[in-house]
Formats: sequence, C-alpha cells, structure tokens
Amino acid sequence: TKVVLATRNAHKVEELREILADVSADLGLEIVGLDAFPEAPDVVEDGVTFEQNAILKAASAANATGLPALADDSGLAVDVLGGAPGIFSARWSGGCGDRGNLELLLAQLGDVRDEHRAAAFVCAAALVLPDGRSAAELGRFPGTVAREPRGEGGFGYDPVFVPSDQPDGNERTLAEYDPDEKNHVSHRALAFRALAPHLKEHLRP
Ligand code: ITT
Repeated sequence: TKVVLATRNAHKVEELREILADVSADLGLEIVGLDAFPEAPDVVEDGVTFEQNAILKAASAANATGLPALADDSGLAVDVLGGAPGIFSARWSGGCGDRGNLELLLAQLGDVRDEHRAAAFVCAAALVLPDGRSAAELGRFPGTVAREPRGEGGFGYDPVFVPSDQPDGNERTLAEYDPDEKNHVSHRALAFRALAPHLKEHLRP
C-alpha cells in the first residue's frame, strides 16, 4: 500500500522511513513524500496544537491524493519561554531557515543558566484515511538547550538540543547522535511508535 507522508521536509521522510521500517515491512507500506505530488496544495497550519496541525496536514494530503496519509507536526518547547517556539518552531525567525531559528532561540535564552534551559522536542503523528477516519499520537523527548550549536547530523534545532538521560552520561547534542540512535529515541520515534497500532488496524491489506 502506498502511504503519503504529508511533508515537504526531506529529513522527516528519511527519518520516518527508518522509524517505521519494521511496521512498513510487516504491512507492505511504501512511504512517499509530498514531493511526489507537486499539485497537492500547501496547508495553512492554523491549528493551536501539534495534534491539530498534524491532522490538518494529513487530511489535506489524503484529500489531494486519495491515499492514506501520515503527517508529522513537531517543534521545540522551551520551559523558560513558556513553551515557545512550540508550534511556531519552523517560522520562529520569520523565514531565516533552520540556522536563523536556532540563532534567534540562543539569543533569546542569552546567558540563562544551565538549570533553567529545560526544553522538550514534541511531535504529533497523525494518520488520516481517505474516508476521513483519523488518529493522532504525541511524543515528547526531554532535554536542555545548549549554549552554542554542536554537531553535523540531523536537522533543525538538533545542534542546540541536549537530550536528558543519555546512556553514557554524556552531554551530546542530538546533531552528535548517530541517525540510528536518534531514530530510536526521538520525539518522532515515540509518536510514530504510538501510532503503529492504528496503522496495523487500518492498513493491513
Ligand atoms: P512540514 O510542515 O512540511 O512537515 P516543517 O519542517 O515546516 O515541514 P513543522 O511545521 O512540523 O515542519 O515544523 C517543525 C519545526 O521543528 C522545524 O523548525 C524543525 O526544524 C523543528 N524540528 C522538528 N523535529 C525536529 C528534529 O527531530 N530535530 C530538530 N528540529 C526539529
């Protein structure tokens, strides 16, 4: 079964194929990004929660393609900023890209001390079927915001996010993780693993 992932972010497509590798093999799913459907409209992400925006994106893709659709809405929620940038993470610097977003965040945190730099990556994973049935699950991955970017891996805010409870007691940023390791523990992995039972219920051929 072909399933469309309602995103234009190639990093998400790549991570999700990894995260859902076993489920996809079990159910015979082929995950394709929205880039395969240039005619699909852009969605106005005007929900007020990650779950609402994930459902909006998946519903629009299911509607445009006639395929079952998955979506990811995600972001970084920083405690001392009252949960910002949160659902606004992608647009935080007003179009200055990943680098601009994380530089603005570091500037906003300034020299806030380490014990007050708690944050979490959050991901809502949604499934919407062409008949309109839907499900959504949330994943939350706790950590802290580093003082400067480190590491080359991942994307987005990864270079400034230091996951809590690292197995080796290290303080690596998520950009210093191996892709395999990130895809095992991330907010995205947690959310889509929680969504897997819904995939098994609705997409088994
Ligand atoms: P789509 O809406 O097309 O899926 P997007 O990248 O705009 O693509 P979001 O609206 O969900 O997606 O915004 C997610 C924001 O959170 C964006 O700034 C990402 O860089 C950031 N983000 C999400 N997951 C991340 C991760 O695993 N590592 C680093 N940053 C992440």
